[in-house]
Amino acid sequence: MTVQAQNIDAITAGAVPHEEAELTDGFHLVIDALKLNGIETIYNVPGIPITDLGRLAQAEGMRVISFRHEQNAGNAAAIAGFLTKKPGICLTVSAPGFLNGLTALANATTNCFPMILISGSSEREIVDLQQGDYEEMDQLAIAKPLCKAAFRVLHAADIGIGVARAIRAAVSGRPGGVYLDLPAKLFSQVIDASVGAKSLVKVIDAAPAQLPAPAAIARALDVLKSAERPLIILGKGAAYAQADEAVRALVEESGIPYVPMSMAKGLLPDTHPLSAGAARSTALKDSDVVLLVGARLNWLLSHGKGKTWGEPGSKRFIQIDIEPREMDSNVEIVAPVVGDIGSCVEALLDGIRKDWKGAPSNWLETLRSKREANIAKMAPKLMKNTAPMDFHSALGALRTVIKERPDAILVNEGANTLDLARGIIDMYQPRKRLDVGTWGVMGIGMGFAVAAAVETGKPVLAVEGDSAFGFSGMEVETICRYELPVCIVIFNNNGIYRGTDIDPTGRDPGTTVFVKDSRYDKMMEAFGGVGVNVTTPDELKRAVDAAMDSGKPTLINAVIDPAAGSESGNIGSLNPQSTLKKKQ
Ligand code: ADP
Ligand code: TZD
Ligand code: MG
Repeated sequence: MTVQAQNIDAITAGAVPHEEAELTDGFHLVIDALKLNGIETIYNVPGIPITDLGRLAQAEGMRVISFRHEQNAGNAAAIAGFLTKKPGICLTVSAPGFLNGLTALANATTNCFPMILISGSSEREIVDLQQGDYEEMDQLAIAKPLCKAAFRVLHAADIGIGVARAIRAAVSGRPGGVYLDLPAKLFSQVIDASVGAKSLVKVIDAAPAQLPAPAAIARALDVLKSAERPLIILGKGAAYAQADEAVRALVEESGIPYVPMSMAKGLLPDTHPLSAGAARSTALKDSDVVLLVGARLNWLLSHGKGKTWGEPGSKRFIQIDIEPREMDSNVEIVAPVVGDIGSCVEALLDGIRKDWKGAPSNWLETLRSKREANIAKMAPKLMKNTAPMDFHSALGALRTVIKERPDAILVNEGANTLDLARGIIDMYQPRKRLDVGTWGVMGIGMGFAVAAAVETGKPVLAVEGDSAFGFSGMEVETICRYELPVCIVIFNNNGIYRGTDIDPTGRDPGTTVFVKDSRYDKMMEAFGGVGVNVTTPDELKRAVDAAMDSGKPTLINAVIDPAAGSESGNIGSLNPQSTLKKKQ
């Protein structure tokens, strides 16, 4: 841990130690600061100037998972933050490595996931004079608009404070991404070990409970009690909050039906009698009072207006959120409840337990019958066992896998592969569905899969469009290297949305298609994992079961009809199309 003074040639800035004193340096102080705050894992891509930081962290007992690309390490850190409520740490080199990690940092901030991107950086004196240092870049300035907070530490004695500030910024209030800039010189700065130890900060109560005001709760209860067709919408903030029992009690004791957003699926099982997930359109359109719990009225909820929400003026919104400025972001919130979800839901429950008449039965019956009709309509499509598979028949098989293995974690990205899986695969436990989130970003797949396996030790099923997988596919090597229990299923329809596009000039492949009949399973075999090619739902189910039973890294190439998908999956309406296309 510490080094003797006589072994140190140059003693740099900071408290200049006595010759015989025990010493520590920037490397060790960063590691000690993280460990002191219960951070055990770093998602990393090594190189100048942080190679030794990763190495030493591993030697000091931290788990250091090295990736092939920083974006995937960053996505891993972000989802580790979502799963654990502790900031996930991504460690990168300067300029290009930092930039590669930045997409993940921005995505984490957008999704309210706590993470800290720690990047090494070049010498300030040279960077600021733009004299062309190795990997020169003013990283702090570039990171600032893309994250919740950004800090730089120049002196070893400030590392403790720097790490503490980063942790607090990431997890308190609305969680998000934080950037921590550590210039190369910092790491080898040597200071007296006892001074160093005293400079570390253990962050007490990093995300303090934020109690709602009693008046806000009373107002919300009044609105809720006056509802004839109440609805609860659970968002990923509710999943993040880990107030699972309270959320469940709120739904069950109020008897109010709920719709889960994608990553809130499983907070209550999707098969719960009060789930209106399969009657989503009716629930949104016909409800009169909507209680949002950790869900924003962004594009995913049509901004709270338009035909999704029925007649103008037919809706009153109550919103629980830790971020006061979220209120009225899109439409008027008649009862804002600002606080952490656990405290807010408990407070509402107290009120409901005192005086509550239940949800009107005709409303429940409307939703129940709609839900059953939709489920019945879908059922035959999920049962076909023919080749080539379409999305429904392949997902029918995976739906059964998750039903039989409810503690597995489902990672999901793509277009059709995403939208249809979200509707078809029921989830049974909280925080088991991890997907493209608020941005609908491709490339989260392998980073999320690695972190899900590392953080939870549970089996992971990653259901990936063939395009989506390509954004992070090289990390199959990482999955094999760490022998993680990850089973990747590629829905291989030869392209983006469909595999049937052509170049009208006949010169090149169409812009959305890939090599036909490719065999992604061979990629896994290249690194010692198991590769399987399947063409029917039965084969798919058997292959996934085998992978999950063995825990071996597996990639299943699932051959899907290239004509089966639709443009942009469920969000074709957001994809502008030219009306002036030349007739072919
Ligand atoms: P979804 O995409 O599932 O609809 P969003 O990401 O839009 O969910 O919304 C999540 C919301 O949850 C954010 O507005 C965020 O501020 C809020 N949030 C996150 N954690 C908490 C918490 N512990 N307590 C209250 N609100 C939270
Ligand atoms: N780049 C990034 C970072 N995010 C994106 N969302 C896109 C590009 C655009 N995009 C989508 O929105 S979905 C998608 C892309 C490229 C891939 C869809 O193809 P797929 O899924 O093979 O993954 P399906 O099943 O063929 O529809
Ligand atoms: Mg595809």
